[in-house]
Amino acid sequence: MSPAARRRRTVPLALTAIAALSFATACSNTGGGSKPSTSSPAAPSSVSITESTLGAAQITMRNFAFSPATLTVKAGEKVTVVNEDGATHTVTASQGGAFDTGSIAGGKSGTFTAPSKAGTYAFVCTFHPNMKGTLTVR
Ligand SMILES: [Cu+2]
Repeated sequence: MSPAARRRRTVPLALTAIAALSFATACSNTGGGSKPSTSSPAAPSSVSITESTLGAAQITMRNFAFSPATLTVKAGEKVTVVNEDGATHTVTASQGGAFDTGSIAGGKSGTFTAPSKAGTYAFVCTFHPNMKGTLTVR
């Protein structure tokens, strides 16, 4: 009986503490505009840059085709390749070995790094040369 009563009393106390903390934060944000340590304008922008750099570029293999067949990425960007087919596929630059995922088994995924040099790079699946795509590096 008494532990339950204690627990019941603890919850409102914690909530009150949280409410007091958030109230204090709101107060300092609203009132204390002269705080030099406030770096909130810089923080969100650096976060969004990180997010757009990570994992934005993706190629899906489905029904023996690349989707999208034409993809534009940044130089040196990491591209994720997802194989939704049962067959093994690759993403392999048609010329110069600019990039190559190697074999990606059905249901698996892989990655490759886009070339550091801007340009247009055709790619194929080495097992199914009729699977064609184009990677544009800008
Ligand atoms: Cu293939």
